[in-house]
Amino acid sequence: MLIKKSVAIPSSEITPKATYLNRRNFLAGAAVAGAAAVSGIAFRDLAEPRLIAAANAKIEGTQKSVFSTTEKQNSYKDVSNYNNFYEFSTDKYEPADLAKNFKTRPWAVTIDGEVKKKQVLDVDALIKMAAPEERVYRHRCVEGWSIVVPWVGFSLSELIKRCDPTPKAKYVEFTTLYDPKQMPGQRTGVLKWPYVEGLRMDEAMHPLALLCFGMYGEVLPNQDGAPLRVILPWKYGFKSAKSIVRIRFTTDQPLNTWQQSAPNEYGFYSNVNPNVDHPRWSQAKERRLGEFFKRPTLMFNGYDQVASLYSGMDLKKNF
Ligand SMILES: Nc1nc2c(c(=O)[nH]1)N[C@H]1C(S)=C(S)[C@@H](COP(=O)(O)O)O[C@H]1N2
Ligand SMILES: [Mo]
Repeated sequence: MLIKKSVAIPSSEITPKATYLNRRNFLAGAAVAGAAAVSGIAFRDLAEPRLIAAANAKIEGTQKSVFSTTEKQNSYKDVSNYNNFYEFSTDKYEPADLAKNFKTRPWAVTIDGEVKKKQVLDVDALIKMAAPEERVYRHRCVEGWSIVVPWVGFSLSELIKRCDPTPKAKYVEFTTLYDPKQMPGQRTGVLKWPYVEGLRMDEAMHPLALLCFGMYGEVLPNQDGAPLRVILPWKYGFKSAKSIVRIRFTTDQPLNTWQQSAPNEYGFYSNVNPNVDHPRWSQAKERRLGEFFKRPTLMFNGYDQVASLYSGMDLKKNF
């Protein structure tokens, strides 16, 4: 039932690591009970009303990360059923179901722009470039909710180093798949598609910036941005683009989708900042999913180690 695939090392500069992905096919409907039996996942969990009937492939050999918080983690059910993913729906509960047949293989990621090694990488080769780590991060949505998730991935810097950006590369831009046939939200004009996000190069190179392909020890569910996304734990959630097909290195600051949509509300930096309110609501507090009382929001979402990236900048102006 669990098939081990050996690592295919795409090129000489990529460090071979004992990285295996156990693959299992997407299981649905009647197969769920059987899947629960063989995988050891409690049937009760799989049978929850809103939980989609998926037992995802396990990611083996993850290392623990020093960047992980020891705070209580949210449940898999929370994280896979309460999603912001406008390509599928503006409703938080709908992406889980609407994304269930989303095709994440084969999946090509184009690396281009100001970079010496322009290439199109198969996502399975890309995610084997470095050893997977489990990073338990706080994740704060600009709308005021937060979650704690054990993501799986490796530092974005691992990929960037291997792409060899030119000296002109000052920013990195991420583009989400554009496929209105598969993504019903893209048949609406709620945002300008495809979804684009960006980081300054030093932000992208910060070890906290995670190239993410899994959570809770398994490959990402589609609604959480499979097969590949970024996680920037010190920034509001919308910076963490999902289902990425292109990583482009640029000289000019990318125009991210939310800034384009409402420039007075969403800036380029979007660092979590309790002292800078959204024009329509306060950012001083947040509600952790599953909790009743709000808790104070921390500067940089508590990731103080990024503060030096912004020294000398007016964070009210550069929101
Ligand atoms: N392509 C794309 N990426 C996206 C979004 C989106 O709508 N489209 N939503 C963002 C927002 S606002 C948040 S809070 C996080 C939510 O990630 P999660 O559903 O895995 O918690 O994804 C971000 N990435
Ligand atoms: Mo968000």
